[in-house]
Amino acid sequence: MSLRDALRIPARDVTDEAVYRDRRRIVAGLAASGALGLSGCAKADAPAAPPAAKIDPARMRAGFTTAEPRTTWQDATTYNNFYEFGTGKGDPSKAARTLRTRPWTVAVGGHCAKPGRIGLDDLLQGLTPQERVYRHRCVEGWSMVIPWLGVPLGDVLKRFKPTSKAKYVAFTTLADRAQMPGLGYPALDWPYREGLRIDEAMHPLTLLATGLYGKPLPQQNGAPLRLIVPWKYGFKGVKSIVAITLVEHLPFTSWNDQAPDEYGFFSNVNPNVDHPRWSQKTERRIAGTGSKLFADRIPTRLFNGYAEQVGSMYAGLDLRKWF
Ligand SMILES: Nc1nc2c(c(=O)[nH]1)N[C@H]1C(S)=C(S)[C@@H](COP(=O)(O)O)O[C@H]1N2
Ligand SMILES: [Mo]
Repeated sequence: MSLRDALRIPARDVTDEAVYRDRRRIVAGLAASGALGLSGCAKADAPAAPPAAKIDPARMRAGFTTAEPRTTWQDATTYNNFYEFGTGKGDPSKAARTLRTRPWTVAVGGHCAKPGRIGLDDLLQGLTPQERVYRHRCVEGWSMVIPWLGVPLGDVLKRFKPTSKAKYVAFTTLADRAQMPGLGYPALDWPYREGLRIDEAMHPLTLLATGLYGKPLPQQNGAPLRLIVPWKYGFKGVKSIVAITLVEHLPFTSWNDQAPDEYGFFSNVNPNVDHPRWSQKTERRIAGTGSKLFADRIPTRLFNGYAEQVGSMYAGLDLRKWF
C-alpha cells in the first residue's frame, strides 16, 4: 500500500479526529514496516515568483474588507484549531488560558542586515494596527469572516532589511510544554512551523494579527501575534509566533511535512483542487454554535475571493502540481 492510499480513508466529516488519529496510526505502522521510502531527501524549492504585476491601489484596498456578515466573537473564539492545546475545536478556548502572552519576544533572523531578538512592543513600535475584515477558510471545509487587527507583515520585515538571499520566510510557534498541554501528544512534529515565499510575505494583504474585533487577540486565536494570509488555507496562519527567519530555501512546514499529498506548500484556496479525501468546491460558513453550528454550504472561491489582488503572483504556475 502506498502512502497515498494509506491516507485515503473515507471521512464522514473532514474535521473528524478519529480519522486523523487513524491516519497517524497507519502511517506509523507503515513506517515501522519499512513500507515508506521516507528519507531525509531535500525538497525542491517552490517556483519563484514572476515579475511583480502592478495592481491598482484601489483594487488592492478592495481586498481589505468585505460586506459579508461577520462571524460572531463567540464562534470565532470557541471554534478553533490550535493543536498545542488539544485537537478538539472547543479545546483551545479552555486550555489556552495557561498561555502567557506577556512578556513576549520574537527572534527575527536569517538573511537580513539587522537580525535580533526583539520584544513585541518594539517589534510593532510606530506601526498602527489596521482593521482587516477577511474571509478565513480552513482546509477542512469550514469558513468564517473575521475582523482582524494587525500590521502588514511586509512593514515589519522591512525593518530587518532582508537581503537578496531571502527567498522565503519561515515562522515558528512557541513550544513550551509547561504552557501547552497538547505538546505531550505527537499530533505534529512540534514546534508548529509555517512558511511563505518572500513575495507572499511582502504582499499588502498578509497580516501579522494582534487583535480580533478591536480587542487584543485571545490566546486561543494565537495571541499575542499570529499570521493571517487570507487567500490561503487557515493552517498557513501560524499562531503565537516566536521566530521569523528569512531563508534561502523552502522551509520546513508542519502540515506539508506530515502529509505532502494533502497539504501543499502554497495551499492557496482553490475549489478546483480537491483534498484527496474530500471536495474543496464548497464550504460551511460557521454561524452559531451548538445545534445550529453550520449554515448552508456556499461555493468556495479561487484564492478565497482574492484572485484580483494575488493572482499575478502565481501566473504560469500549475496550480494542480504546486497546490
Ligand atoms: N501553532 C498553530 N497555529 C495554527 C494551528 C495550530 O494547530 N497550531 N492551526 C491552524 C489552522 S488549521 C487554522 S484553520 C487556523 C485557525 O485559526 P482560528 O482558530 O483563529 O480560527 O490556525 C492555524 N494556525
Ligand atoms: Mo485549518
